[in-house]
Amino acid sequence: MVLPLPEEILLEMYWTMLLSRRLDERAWALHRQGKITFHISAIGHEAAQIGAAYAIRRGYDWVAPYYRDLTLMLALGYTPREFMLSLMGKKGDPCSGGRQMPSHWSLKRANVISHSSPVATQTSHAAGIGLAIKLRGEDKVVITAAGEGSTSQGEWYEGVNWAAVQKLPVVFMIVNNLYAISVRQEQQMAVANAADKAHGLGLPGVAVDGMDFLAVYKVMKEAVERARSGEGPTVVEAKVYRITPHSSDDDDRSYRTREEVEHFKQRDPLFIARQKLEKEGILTAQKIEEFEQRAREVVNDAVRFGESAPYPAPEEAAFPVYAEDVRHA
Ligand SMILES: Cc1ncc(C[n+]2csc(CCOP(=O)(O)OP(=O)(O)O)c2C)c(N)n1
Ligand SMILES: [Mg+2]
Repeated sequence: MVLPLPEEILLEMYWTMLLSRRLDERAWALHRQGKITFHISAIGHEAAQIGAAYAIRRGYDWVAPYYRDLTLMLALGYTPREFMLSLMGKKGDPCSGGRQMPSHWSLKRANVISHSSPVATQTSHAAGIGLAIKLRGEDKVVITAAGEGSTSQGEWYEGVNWAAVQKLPVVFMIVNNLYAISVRQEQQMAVANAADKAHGLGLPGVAVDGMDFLAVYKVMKEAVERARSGEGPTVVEAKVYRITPHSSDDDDRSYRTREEVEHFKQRDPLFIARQKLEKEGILTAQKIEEFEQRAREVVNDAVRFGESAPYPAPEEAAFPVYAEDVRHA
């Protein structure tokens, strides 16, 4: 096959997916050890996120992510140590200084905006940034991601509609993992593809196999180019599967069978990427072992770093959430 990117970039993409997976697995272990209070997983979503990350100009374009976007964040330069600070609520967490729930990302140095807990709010934030880019005459693009369940929110339609009307440089990614916690796709939408919703709003909607990182990269690249050249927004739906429960607080045995989960594990995006790169002779058994070893070291280092980091001082809880009291100044 004709590879869309140079070998070293493909290896970097694989490495980031692997690192994301190993960090994520450690987060589950830390939770079960009682060392952290919450984790929400990217496992199964890595290919969709890495495909999106490499379609933009990282550090130049804007990103409005959602809580599953660990792989995307790592590709944008968020470090494993920073991830552990955020999981453990420690000082120095760049997302919130240790005050927000984990996985509520923001990273100023990489143009990643802070996102709120109510799902789909990032959709209208992205449209707003798109409008600012257009008014300023810049050639930047915004990408934003949300789950398929989030596309049932009014705010999702409002943001996408506004971007379509104004032809804003935004790519709206829908990461369809079949579930919104326990609610299956067909219980909350009558369309087969969440991307079909775009057609009623007057913009293109494309569905892609989100387990295949190169397929996602290709579709996202086209959508990003379209946005950058002033042709307007696109909705891209990456079809994935949430291999883990919704979060560390969820028990998915109450609403889906083990057979179903096992079935989708056969399409593990990390495994598919590995097979693809092995077939092309880019990834060898030795390289895989090297990456695994490095990932273990990086994850261990990040955990040690997080555990030894201080907590924020209590008075930091209020700043910069509230302005300083200047009434008596
Ligand atoms: C407006 C709003 N309603 C409900 C919730 C609680 N909630 C958090 S995540 C979630 C499921 C979202 O599902 P989906 O958009 O498919 O994303 P996924 O978690 O599957 O990736 C819900 C209902 C919320 N955060 N915000
Ligand atoms: Mg979902």
